[in-house]
Amino acid sequence: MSSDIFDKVKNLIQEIEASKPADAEELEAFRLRYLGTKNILKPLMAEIRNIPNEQKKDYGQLVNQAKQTAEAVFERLQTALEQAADQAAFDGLDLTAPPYPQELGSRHPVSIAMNRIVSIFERIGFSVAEEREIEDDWHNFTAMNTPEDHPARDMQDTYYVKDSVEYLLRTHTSSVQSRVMTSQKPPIRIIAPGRVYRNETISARSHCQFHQVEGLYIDEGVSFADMKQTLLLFAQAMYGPDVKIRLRPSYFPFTEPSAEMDVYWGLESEVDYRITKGTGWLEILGCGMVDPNVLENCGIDPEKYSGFAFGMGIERQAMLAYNLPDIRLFFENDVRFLKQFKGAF
Ligand code: 2U9
Repeated sequence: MSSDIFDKVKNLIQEIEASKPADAEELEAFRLRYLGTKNILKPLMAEIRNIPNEQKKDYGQLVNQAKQTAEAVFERLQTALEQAADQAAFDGLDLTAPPYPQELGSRHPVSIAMNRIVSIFERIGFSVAEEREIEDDWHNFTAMNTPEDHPARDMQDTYYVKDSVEYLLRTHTSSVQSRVMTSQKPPIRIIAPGRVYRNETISARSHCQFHQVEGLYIDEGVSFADMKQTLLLFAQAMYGPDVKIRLRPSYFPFTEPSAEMDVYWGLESEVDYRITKGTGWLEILGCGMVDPNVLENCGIDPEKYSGFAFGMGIERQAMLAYNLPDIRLFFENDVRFLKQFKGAF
């Protein structure tokens, strides 16, 4: 009888060693059978009472060996199954697939407004001109008919390059146009978008850097009526076909006569008299006929040619379009702000 039961345990050890569970379910069945609370080794261990004394030690060791074998085999099988599952998951991976979700960037609201303004003028034959941001005094001020003692030239208003009286950060993109005028012959029909700098105290309404779009059209016989029609077309494309405009007399050193253009905004959005100051009219750009002095400074005969020019601040246009209260938002690079313009034109 005792050799029978010894054989039974030995067979069990062989059976344990030969086990090959194919999946997690079969492995669990293995665990329950040999290592669970009701495993089949338990009753075999209890049998030790019936083993003759001189064989008890050998028997106990044999049953223990069966238990240790079961534990070792279980661990080996579990690791093997896990590795197989990892491998299967890896085999199913397309390592060339793009990560998902793909975070798309968004255009800066100033770029959106600038692109929109530029594309309106491109449609009517203006081409884009770009130039340096560090300019010389002549192209930024002198060519533009700004007198030596004009307050805009003051260090309080303009950033000069260190220790220089000649080089400065351009205060308007007119410097682009003075460069084009000195190097090209009319007809000239250009639009100059870009960043400009002014030594201003930073507040909700003004900043030391901002962006402008300026336009210039020079040819024989260009009139104030041509300017008005061009700017009306721009206002219709930008603010809708029913927009109303008005031109008010103004003054700039580089244009004569000069004007400011308003669009009718209405009073509906006027909660605190800040947008149109209660008039319903909103100033959106400055303009005028190019001063003959500017043409002459740049080598263009004012007797033969005339032209109009205009300029607008882009941040202002974007603040109106998106109803934004503070110009500083544009320059803080806060993604929570910037992300809101996703998908816009
Ligand atoms: C040349 C001759 C004339 C460009 C012009 C304005 C009027 C104007 C302001 C709008 C808001 C600047 O950004 S802002 O502060 N600009 O009002 N700009 S006429 O006149 C030119 C340009 C080039 C050769």
